[in-house]
Amino acid sequence: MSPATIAAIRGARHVAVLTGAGISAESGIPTFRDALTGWWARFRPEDLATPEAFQRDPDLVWRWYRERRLRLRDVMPNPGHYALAELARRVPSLTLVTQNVDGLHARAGSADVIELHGNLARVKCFDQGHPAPDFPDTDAVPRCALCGSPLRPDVVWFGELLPADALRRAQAAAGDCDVFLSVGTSNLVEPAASLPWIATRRGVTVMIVNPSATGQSSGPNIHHLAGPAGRVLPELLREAWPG
Ligand code: BJW
Repeated sequence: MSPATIAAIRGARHVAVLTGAGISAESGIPTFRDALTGWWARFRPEDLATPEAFQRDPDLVWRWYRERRLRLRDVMPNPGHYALAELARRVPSLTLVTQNVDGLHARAGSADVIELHGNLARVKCFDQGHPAPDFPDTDAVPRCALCGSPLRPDVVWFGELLPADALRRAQAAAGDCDVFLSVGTSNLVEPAASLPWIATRRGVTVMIVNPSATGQSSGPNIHHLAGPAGRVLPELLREAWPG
């Protein structure tokens, strides 16, 4: 790891972190777009992650999310998640923003995680957005106890607005940080993909943790820390704070 990278993280006042599916890959959760292993290798996003797909075939979409929700019971946070929780204790201020819906950051001990795309564990109704904390976990789509509309996962699908407060806080962090850490995201899906740009335009240090350089930007203040997050993030901590 370069001395400039180490110096930047050690001297940071406010670190903003954006994570994507890649940080949970080493926990055994498939990413969205990696060939062969990704969810999209089995299904096209427009078949599953849109309101139109749900209206067309609610049982199919419900089952896909149910399978993913059940699988979460068998997975654990990995050293990448734990390293970010530890980093928050090392720097004066850290804002953790995630596109993931798996809840693994919170399980690793990160507090106040900003979830841009919702959370797989939560369910709400399709028509009114009524929360359904005690939904029956059936194979066929259950109905809202209040209005009878079908229940759906409380996640953000294509064409839907992100939770306004979460997005505002994420953009504010990108506009205020002095180090921006982008971990395990292909940077394809807006508006999350624009967050690193807010930081880059301000000339602050941007670190990209990803085994692949595909789709990632380069520039004088962009440091690519190539490798899996579960190895690179603990290494970054060890080198910045030896012992
Ligand atoms: C590792 C690793 C390891 C592997 N360690 N790394 C502007 C221009 C064009 C289009 C738009 C635009 N603004 C909005 C849009 C439309 C759309 C969009 O962005 N489309 C693009 C595809 C072009 N955006 C939206 O619709 C958003 N809403 C919105 O903007 O509302 C206003 C609006 C609407 C319409 C028009 C204009 C404005 C909503 C987006 C919601 C995204 N939802 C999903 C599903 C969530 C629920 C679920 O989980 O099922 O969110 S899609 C999916 O992609 C999921 C993810 O959070 C998201 C991002 O994926 P991510 O995390 O980057 O994963 P991958 O698989 O892509 O990448 C993994 C990476 O990890 C890779 O780089 C690997 O190399 C790496 N990796 N192993 C570290 N061990």
